[in-house]
Amino acid sequence: MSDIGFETRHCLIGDGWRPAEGGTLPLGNPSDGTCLAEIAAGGPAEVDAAVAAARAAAEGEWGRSTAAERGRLLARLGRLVEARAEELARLEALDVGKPLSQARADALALARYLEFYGGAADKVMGETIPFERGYTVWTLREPYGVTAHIVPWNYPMQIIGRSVGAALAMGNACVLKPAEEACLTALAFARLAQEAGLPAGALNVVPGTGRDAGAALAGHPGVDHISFTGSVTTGEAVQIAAAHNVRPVTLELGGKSPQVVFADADLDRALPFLVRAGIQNAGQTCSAAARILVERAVLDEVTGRMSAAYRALRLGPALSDPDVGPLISARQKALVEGHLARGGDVLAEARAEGLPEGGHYVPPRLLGGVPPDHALAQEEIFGPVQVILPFDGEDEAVRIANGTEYGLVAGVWTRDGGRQLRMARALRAGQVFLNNYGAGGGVELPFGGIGKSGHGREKGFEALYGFSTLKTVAAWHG
Ligand code: TXE
Repeated sequence: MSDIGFETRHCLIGDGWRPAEGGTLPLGNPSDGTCLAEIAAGGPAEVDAAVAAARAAAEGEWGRSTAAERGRLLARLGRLVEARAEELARLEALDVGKPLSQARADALALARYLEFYGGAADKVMGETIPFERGYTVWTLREPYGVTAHIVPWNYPMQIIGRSVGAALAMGNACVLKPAEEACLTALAFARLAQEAGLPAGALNVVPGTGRDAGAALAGHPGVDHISFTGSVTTGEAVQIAAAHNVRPVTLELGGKSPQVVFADADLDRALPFLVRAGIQNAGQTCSAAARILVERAVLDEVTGRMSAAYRALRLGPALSDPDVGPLISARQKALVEGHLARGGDVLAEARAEGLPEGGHYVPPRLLGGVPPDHALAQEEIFGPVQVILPFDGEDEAVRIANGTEYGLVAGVWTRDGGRQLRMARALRAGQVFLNNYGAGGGVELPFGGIGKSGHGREKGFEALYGFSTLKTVAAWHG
């Protein structure tokens, strides 16, 4: 399947690749519905073994490594990923159904995460605290020990980069549970990590279903920290499982993010960002701009230009590098079609012609004619669907933008500097983009939500605090 040399049916536990007791699961190809490979159906037995291997690493050679050593290792791994970016991109495109050039960008983002966290590993410092006479007090940033990483199928490489990369930089030993729908690059990444010299047990990979492998990992008493990206419902279950062991969790649970377009915006610049943020990865993006709020004075112009862009979109199988690929699974397609059946005016739809039988394609659709409290404007659809919502003035824009249970990302388009600053403060979101959206992926930029978008921050330097615990040392010396 790949020159990187991994067996799709195996888990990585310690330094050994081995099959799962539960046998295998089929891995679908979203572009044509065929079976791409068999993967390990990991479960409680493999999770137990992986947590034990991670514990041994955390208390062994890996736990004793210096920050500089970990930094060098991650940098080396980043270079290996970069050298294999084309191969990794192909695997991700096949597995996720993601257009090849988007998968390429993800592979390079993974390399960049490793470069970033490699460089940051030895720059995390504690502080000395002024205290009473006779004392010296300082803080130490220490790894948690064993960290669990439950990853979804939409951006496996990017999410592995941002969470496993930061956790390893801090000296944690990781157990990675990729999604049952897409796990090839997780396995390839682990193989490259071995090649880079990561000690046994510092990274373990247990593919399997959420019910079997995911739940066993989330509730495992040997896990010290859990990082989860996925749905709100599963996030709640993970948080409850972690609560039984009183373990911290980082949850990134998606959203219904707005881009707010004021009448004075530079529309030529805004337009590509508005559309791309809706259809990238077929809309299966946590930070997708699912709601486009448009000031009424430019409603017709924005609607017309977005509609034209939608009609020109090319749909196709991932390896043909279309604008939009298939959805991940028949289940996800049915979920999206269920949302679409709830109405709205179809302002524009991309053409679906000559698509392979059996692929999970949903033509991108631009909707209007729904009020801001309609389910289509409130619930995460996770497909190539955007809703246009008109508004009058700044106050109403803020009210609509903040009027969902989510708060992950928001974008604002205006030339008015004062309004940019007011909107940046008023919007309820973990990231606000002014006259751009996404800042090109933003490896360096802390990312995470509020409300039902989750809590905790990954990406950027901030993640290093998230994957470490703080110890205060007070020394009395008289
Ligand atoms: O997510 P799940 P699904 C949203 C999006 C999508 C919906 C359903 O709206 O339509 O979720 O997708 C593992 N304990 N997002 O069903 O179930 C599972 O194996 C522990 C948003 O795929 O959250 C996989 O590895 N783990 C999102 C991971 O959780 C469990 C990305 C995500 O699966 C588990 C994906 C359990 N009980 C979906 N059950 C984003 N924020 O970007 C499942 N898992």
